[in-house]
Formats: sequence, structure tokens, C-alpha cells
Amino acid sequence: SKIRESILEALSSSDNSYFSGQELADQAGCSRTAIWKHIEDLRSSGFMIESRRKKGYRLLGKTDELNENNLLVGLKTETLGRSVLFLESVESTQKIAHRLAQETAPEGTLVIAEEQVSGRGRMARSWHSPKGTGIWMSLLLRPSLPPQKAPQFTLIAAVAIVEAIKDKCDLDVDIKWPNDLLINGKKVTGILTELQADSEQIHSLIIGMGINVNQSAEDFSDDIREIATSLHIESDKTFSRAGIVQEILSNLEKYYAVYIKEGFEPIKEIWEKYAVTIGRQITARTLNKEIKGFASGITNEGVLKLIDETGETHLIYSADIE
Ligand code: BTX
Repeated sequence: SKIRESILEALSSSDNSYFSGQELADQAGCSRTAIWKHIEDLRSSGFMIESRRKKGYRLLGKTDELNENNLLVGLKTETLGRSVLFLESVESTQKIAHRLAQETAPEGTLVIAEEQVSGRGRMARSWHSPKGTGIWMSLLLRPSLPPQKAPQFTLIAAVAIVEAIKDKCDLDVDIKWPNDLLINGKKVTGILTELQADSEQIHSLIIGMGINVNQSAEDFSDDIREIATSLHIESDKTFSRAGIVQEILSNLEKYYAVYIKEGFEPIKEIWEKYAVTIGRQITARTLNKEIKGFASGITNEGVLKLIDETGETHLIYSADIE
């Protein structure tokens, strides 16, 4: 809200000085009681704000800092994220993860950055990754599987992220096949699974996850403002990114183990619960054609099944869906 922003702007405008409730109220154009209420809300969303009698309020810090420590303290996984590389600013975490994969980085290595200056999506599209507001990370896995299985990992990651957002932010997220997560029809997350493989076997699999967390609408560039959203925009709360990352890694570790043991089917069932693409009339745009039809489900491999008006079933491996 405007009041929150005004308070935060004032409190962060100078290091170490106090602002009285009255000063904050004047600046925000509201009552002192409203200020007090908003300060409480800010605290519950992770801002450490000190209040002293006769002095006022002072911002001590934000728990939403991302660093290796914050990511490791409280991490519940055995392997995923145990080796973490945190960077301030990178071109793309995917690029770095690819390089580490060629070296001897262990399974579960996580590359995460405050900012990406050329974050990427599928098919050479770009992914807007402004500083300090979102989760921009790439996870390295080394499953012994043939390369055709790689797309399933996008769906596994989708389920892990949806459930993490549900738990940590109490928000319902829909999956749009294959790699978008939406809230109220707008994109909150994109997933990009890439691999290094030969024709028989995956050497490394890199799952890139971009999650809009604390952005306000103004933080999005004009070209995506209409289609993008953030967890903050949808809930009016500010979230600890480290907490969300940890939850995603726990979920991913759990589902990865299920997948290795029992295959894709159990994951598919959960995925379908969250998918909006299924059971609808859609248009799938692939690289070389456009097919309209009814999305009847996904196969046990994670491939989309589309029935066109003649009743013919098409298997869609990769496409943009409308
Ligand atoms: P995609 O190709 O499905 O989506 C890319 C499209 O999404 C863009 O063309 C644009 O319209 C829109 N878009 C761009 N940035 C955002 C944003 N922040 N929020 C919502 N919509 C946006 C999706 O590709 C896969 C994205 C993966 C991003 C992660 S971040 C960590 C890792 N590093 C990296 O370079 N990519 C991955």
C-alpha cells in the first residue's frame, strides 16, 4: 500500500536515525494509529523495526537478505542446495550452473543471484530479473536418465514451487503447461530446464527458476506489466526469499526421490491438480505450426495431449499455450 511504501521510504532514507510516528504520519498523510498498524504489518513481513519511546521508529534491517548463510541456516534438505553459490549480479545463473556442471560440481549445487542482467527464458526470450526482489536460481541435478526425460523435471519443479508458495505465502498458484506458474492469470514464475547430455544419457540437468517475489507493479517494465505479477502484488505482503527457496528445495528433494523410485506417475497426479491447461480448449503454438483443440491431459512422460476437432490426438512436446 501507499502508506507502507511511504513508511519504508522514510525509514530507509537515512541510516540509524529515528522517525517519530507523527513525522511518518504527516509524510504518509494518515493517522498515527494507521502508522502503528502498518509498522506491525511490516514487522510480520520480515522488516526489523525498532521502536523507542520519545524517539520513534528506526529500521534495523530486513530479514529478506539473501546470502549463503541465510540460505543454509534452516535448510532441511540433504543434498539440494547444500552447495550454494550466491552472487550479487550475473548475466544468467543458468550460464554459471552450466559451467559448474562441466566441472565437478556435485548434484544439488545451487546458483542464486540478487540480479540477472541477461536472464533468459525459452527460445532466446529474456527473463526480467531486477535486483533484490525476486528469486533467480539454477539447480544442478545429475540423474542417470535418458535425455527424453528432461522435460519432466520442469513439471516436478512446478509442483515443488506451487506447494512452497502455498505454504509460505498462502497463495494459490496455477500451472500452465509446460513451464509457467500463474496467479489470477498472470505469470509469477517461469521455469527453464536445460541439459548437457549425449544421445543416451543426461550428464547434467539445470533447472532454472525465476520467481517474482517482492516486486510492485512499477518494478515491471512496460512490456510485461500487464502479464506479470509477484507474490507481493497478490498478497500485499513482503516475503523472505530465503524461506521460499528453502521450502522449494525441500519439496524438490522429496519429489525427486519419489520420481526416481516410482517414476513420473505419482507426480503427474499432483501436477494435474494444479494445472489450468487441462480440460480446456486451447491453442498450442509450436515452432512450425499452430494446433487448436481440447487439452485432455498429459502422458506419463509429461507430454501434452491435444484432441483437435477431427478427433485426432496430437502429442505436444513443447509449445506456447493460449
Ligand atoms: P518463457 O520463455 O516461458 O517466458 C519468457 C517470457 O515471459 C518473456 O518473453 C516475457 O514475456 C515474460 N517475462 C519476462 N520476464 C518476466 C518476469 N520476471 N515475470 C513474468 N513474466 C516475464 C520462462 O521462459 C523461463 C524463465 C526462467 C528464468 C530463470 S531465472 C534463473 C534462471 N536463469 C536464467 O537466465 N533463466 C532462469
